[in-house]
Amino acid sequence: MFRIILFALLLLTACKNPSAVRHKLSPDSVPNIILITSDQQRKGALGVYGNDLIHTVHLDALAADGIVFDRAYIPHTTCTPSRASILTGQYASTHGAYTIGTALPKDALKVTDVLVEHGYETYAVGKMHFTPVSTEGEFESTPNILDEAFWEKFDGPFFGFQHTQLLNRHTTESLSCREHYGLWLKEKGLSEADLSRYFNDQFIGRWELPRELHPSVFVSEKSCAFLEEHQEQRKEKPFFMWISFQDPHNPHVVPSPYDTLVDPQKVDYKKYRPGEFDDMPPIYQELYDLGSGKIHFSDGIGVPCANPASPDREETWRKSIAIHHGMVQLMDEEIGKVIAYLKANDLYDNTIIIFTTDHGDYIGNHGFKGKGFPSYEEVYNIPFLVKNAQQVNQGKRCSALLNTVDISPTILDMAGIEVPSEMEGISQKAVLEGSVDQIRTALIIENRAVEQGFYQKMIIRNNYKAVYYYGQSYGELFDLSKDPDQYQNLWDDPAYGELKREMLYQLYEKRVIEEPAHGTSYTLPQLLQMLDKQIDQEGPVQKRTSFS
Ligand SMILES: [Ca+2]
Repeated sequence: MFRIILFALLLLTACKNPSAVRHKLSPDSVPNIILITSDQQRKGALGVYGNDLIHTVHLDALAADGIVFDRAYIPHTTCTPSRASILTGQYASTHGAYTIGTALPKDALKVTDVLVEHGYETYAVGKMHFTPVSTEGEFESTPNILDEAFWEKFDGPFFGFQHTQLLNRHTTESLSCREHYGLWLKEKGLSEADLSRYFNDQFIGRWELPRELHPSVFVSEKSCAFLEEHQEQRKEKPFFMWISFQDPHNPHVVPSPYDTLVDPQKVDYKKYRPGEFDDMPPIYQELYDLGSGKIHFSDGIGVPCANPASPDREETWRKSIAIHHGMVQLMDEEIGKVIAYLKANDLYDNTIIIFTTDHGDYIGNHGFKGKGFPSYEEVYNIPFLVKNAQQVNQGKRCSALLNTVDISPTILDMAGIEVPSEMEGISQKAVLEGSVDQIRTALIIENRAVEQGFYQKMIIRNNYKAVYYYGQSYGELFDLSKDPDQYQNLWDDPAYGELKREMLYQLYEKRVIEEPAHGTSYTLPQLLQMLDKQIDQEGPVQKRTSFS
């Protein structure tokens, strides 16, 4: 009955707005949508991307039922802006949460609100991080996260999610055992003394927390509980659920046996090569030599999230990467429980399932750890799997460019809902259905590290990556097909001058679909000035209040 009403409402909407008529929707075809994300996961830490050190059988099976993207990227290098872009379908320069420690405005455009308007029920489970977690007085910071009475009552709304089970931060961090996860741990019998013992900021190694109390178990258990609640109470409605794991973000700590599953000598560790920053912008060497805490920009806090990782500590980075893999293995097993629930309850076939992450991790590669401004592929090129609800193109490998800012428009398009014109991402529906090989000719990545003074934008087109820096004549240009690890900066190579000019023009014009205009008369210095001016006119940005 509800679906008939929904269909009627959609028809009415279509009548009011002629452009919506093209989205003809059969009421039986309204799909459920599940978005599963990990936090800070390397693309290579998954079987389907060629990794045989762990056995991610559930995500590999999902990939076999769906489409694997080899060239998916993120719209921003850090957590909050990247997640906000997934939710809004907008770049950070539009939604305003431009770096970590800022908040997505409550009145921002959100895919959840659009889905609710069209009859969906919306659920959020796990780590969302749309607001700062270290700024006293914020929703997901102290003192609110310590207020158990509040979390016992709170179920939403939260950024358009009608139902929530939340946690925040990472593994052993002392405040990561709060919000709904903290209540769950107490229900399982843990005392405050137990919490202090397990959530002790341990940096690396075996976590003595029992596996059954791990945050990834909380996330899968609460996801299944919401699915069950939905089936019992709201079965006539389609649902959207964002299932968000906090692993494999550091601290790299995991219960036995996941800490020793992988031999550290076999992991992908790209040791810093002396001199590798000689042809890179000077900030690479500064970060490597000084650390982010000593590079001060306008806000005095420093470069968000990127830090040096001395090659002298190779054993530590290898062990961290090995445990990163173990954390993904544990998460995959928990994802398997959710997928088993969907299959057992006849929900799997009509549910679009997307798996991705918010960004990757260097973990020692190139002499860095974390994410941040270094432009290497370990952070930007991410895992991205989609099982659509039509069961077409199963097992397909896809080389089309995709940016996670495309997730919201794609979800709406696949649900037959008109994509708001304010969304800047592009629906990848035609790629998923196989009617075209690619939609994007380019994609853009923004990194405004601080409110004023450091701003980096990248453009990726075919196999080339160009990196522009606000107010600077230097930059980066790489041919990823010949140099995937970015050891040879072609920015000053005259043979690539015309390509660089075209890509910067494309970046300035935000031309990510049409073929770029050739033969424009702008010189390179003019284009750099135009990009600087564009940034000067950008805004508004949200206040940065903390470092996480
Ligand atoms: Ca993150």
